[in-house]
Amino acid sequence: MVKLYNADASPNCFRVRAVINELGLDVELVEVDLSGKTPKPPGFLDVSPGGKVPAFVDDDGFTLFESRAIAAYLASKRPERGLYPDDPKRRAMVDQWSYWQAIHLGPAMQSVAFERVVKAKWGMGAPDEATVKSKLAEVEKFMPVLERGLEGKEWLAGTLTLADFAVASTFPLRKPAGISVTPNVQRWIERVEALPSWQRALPKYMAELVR
Ligand SMILES: N[C@@H](CCC(=O)N[C@@H](CS)C(=O)NCC(=O)O)C(=O)O
Repeated sequence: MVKLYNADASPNCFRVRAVINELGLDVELVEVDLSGKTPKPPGFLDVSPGGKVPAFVDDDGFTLFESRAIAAYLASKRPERGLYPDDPKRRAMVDQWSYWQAIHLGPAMQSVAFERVVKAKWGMGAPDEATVKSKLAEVEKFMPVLERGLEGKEWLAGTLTLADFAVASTFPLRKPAGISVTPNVQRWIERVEALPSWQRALPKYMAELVR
């Protein structure tokens, strides 16, 4: 059976779950307790030696870790859905936005959300205001890049692709985190958030916070 080692609250797992839903794939979710209070499922560390989720096992035993690699592999199983286009230029655009989210926008937005929202939710103390200030400044620097990338487009690479799932995965907590978005970004994120595949994948605690 195809399976994904998953943690509901993890944004990295969220991204892969949304892609699985969009592709209509049948994947067993094996929940991993990241708190360390319960033992890891048998075989998990063989698939993910770093102990991180998501991690993936295909029905022929092939394994992967890293959310974006898993999403790309899964999308390649259903090429007709166009989430990871074959055309080299469009595929490169998808990669461009996915890497940009992983390296630039994602860490900055997630850091603000962690300080302002996650810490309060899980009783982890007061936000570190210096971190909030410096990471908000980074977000403000990155947001115009996305605004411009969406100029005249509904989706980042023209049609719905892995790029939209990758970049959007850092947006669910933007409102409680006090992160404002620009007009093209607002219209685009509303489009992503209207996808049933996205709504079904959203971590429960995020759904409660943004309800
Ligand atoms: N770059 C990895 C990040 C994976 C990651 O950091 N996962 C977190 C959950 S969001 C995790 O498993 N943390 C547990 C740990 O580090 O022990 C990906 O995109 O899959």
